[in-house]
Amino acid sequence: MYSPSRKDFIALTLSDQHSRSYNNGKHRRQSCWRKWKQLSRLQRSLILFLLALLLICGLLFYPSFSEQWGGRPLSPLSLAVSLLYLHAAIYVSQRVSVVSLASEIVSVKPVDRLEMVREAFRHAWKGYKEFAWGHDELKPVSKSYGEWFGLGLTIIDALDTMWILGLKEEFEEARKWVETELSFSKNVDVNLFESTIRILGGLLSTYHLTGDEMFLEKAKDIGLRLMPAFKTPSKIPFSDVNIGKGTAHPPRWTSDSTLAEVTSVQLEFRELSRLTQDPQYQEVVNEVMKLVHKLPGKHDGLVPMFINTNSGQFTHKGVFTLGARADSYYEYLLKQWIQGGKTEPDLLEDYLEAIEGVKKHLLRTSGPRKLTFVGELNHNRFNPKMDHLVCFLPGTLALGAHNGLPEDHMELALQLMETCHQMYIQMETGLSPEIAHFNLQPYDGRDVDVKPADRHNLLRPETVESLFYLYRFTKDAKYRDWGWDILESFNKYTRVPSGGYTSISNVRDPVNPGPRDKMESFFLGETLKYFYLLFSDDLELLSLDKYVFNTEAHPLPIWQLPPV
Ligand code: DMJ
Repeated sequence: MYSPSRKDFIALTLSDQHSRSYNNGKHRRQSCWRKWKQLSRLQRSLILFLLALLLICGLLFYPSFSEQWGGRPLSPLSLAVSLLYLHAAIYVSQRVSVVSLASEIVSVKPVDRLEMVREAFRHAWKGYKEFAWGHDELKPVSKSYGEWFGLGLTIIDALDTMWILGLKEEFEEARKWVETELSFSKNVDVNLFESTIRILGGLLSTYHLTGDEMFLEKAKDIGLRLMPAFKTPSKIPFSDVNIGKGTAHPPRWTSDSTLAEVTSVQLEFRELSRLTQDPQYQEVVNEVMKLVHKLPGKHDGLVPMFINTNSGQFTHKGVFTLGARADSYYEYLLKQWIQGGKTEPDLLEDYLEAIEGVKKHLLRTSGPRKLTFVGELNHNRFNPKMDHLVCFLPGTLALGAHNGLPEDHMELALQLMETCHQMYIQMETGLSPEIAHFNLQPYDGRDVDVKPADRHNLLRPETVESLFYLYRFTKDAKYRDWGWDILESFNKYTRVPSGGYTSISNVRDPVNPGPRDKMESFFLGETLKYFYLLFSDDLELLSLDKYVFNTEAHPLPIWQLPPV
């Protein structure tokens, strides 16, 4: 079990990071460049100034050196002295941490990225604590709160992040609230999927990290209260449950459920059965997977977005996407297979078939920069539209390749990661829109078009999540740099001075990004957690060979024994 008293409490030094991560010339060069980019403009100027100073001293105090520039070849002695000066200058620029200049002490310590993530978390938490404590979400601009289920969603979603970041004080106050204030005995309708991934997932993962039984008791309580959702004619669960009354129902306008929702509660319910030795939870969710596995209406492994709770059949057939309403179906096929120790062949079969379906029907390249992207299929018409949500896919593909799946999954992961990165850097704020439309025409210009209604950014985690997976598997420092740039953009355009971060309306307008006055709980539960894991050099911190992350970034253990 992971204990937070380890390296993550230690602010890592640059030389630590350097010596651990890179062992060849290429990586060393990248690392120097990375370190250079971590310095502020003032720090860079100081180092350049020092270098220039050393060079001038060299020229002044070693006369034959200047003569050599007159055309005569360098003698071995002067060459050695020149190299010595250069080496000394580089050494000083790398090692110096405090410089005295004109009697001013100026710190040139490189930016500690882990500390910057902790700082961002503390800032978000400050706003939540002051204006929204005990409520679901912070509205940072109006200094108020928003309610969804009325269950203190932000606190529960953020518990394991605080533990992982080593924010002991914040964790303790949150733990106290969960123990003394959180009650699920409430006449309130909750969405099965959202409360499973955020609340049940958050409580289970915090139980695993801390060993604190209180979290397991709370997890059992909510798990049991969600069970009525599965009492339907088809065994495909309803979308909503009243956790106080023990009743469940579909949305008012339909008897359909969303496909991603009914197939993305399995990791959590299966884990609850394992922990409680009560099979009822895993039975209901395994039944859903079995039904979907054999259901007609798939298109080379791709699934429609809706399923009917009465008939158990797919509805709204003909639209295929890896974005909203279907995304985590694909993610959970792979992750359940990993969770269960790779012993459930139907899950693997469905996953492999689906990835082939993606390659066959949804992959295209943009005109200008030949970026590979995942579009949508709408009744056999290709639509070059990609939700930011699809940016979970590079990470999932890389995780599969790491677990022995075909190498071309990794190649595709690398290409899609580049595309998701471009969705950020091609925007004026450096932040991705919610939806991108890719330009298929082969002329110079932007790859990404954004429709006015799609220009918002909700502080979503998917790209940072994938950067984390890709860094863990490749150790390529560029993924950390890309992540760092995103964190800087969040700080520049979404940070609210009085506390908290806000979603924005227009990623194309750096002058007026249009704060929307909402900080989603997943910003603390997922986005900041993945930033921290991306920048951490401790590769054993939530090792991907020991943990599988649910779709809300809550780590759950990979089972040592196969499922029963
Ligand atoms: C989160 O609740 C989860 O990551 C979910 O899978 C998708 N939507 C949000 C984040 O974007």
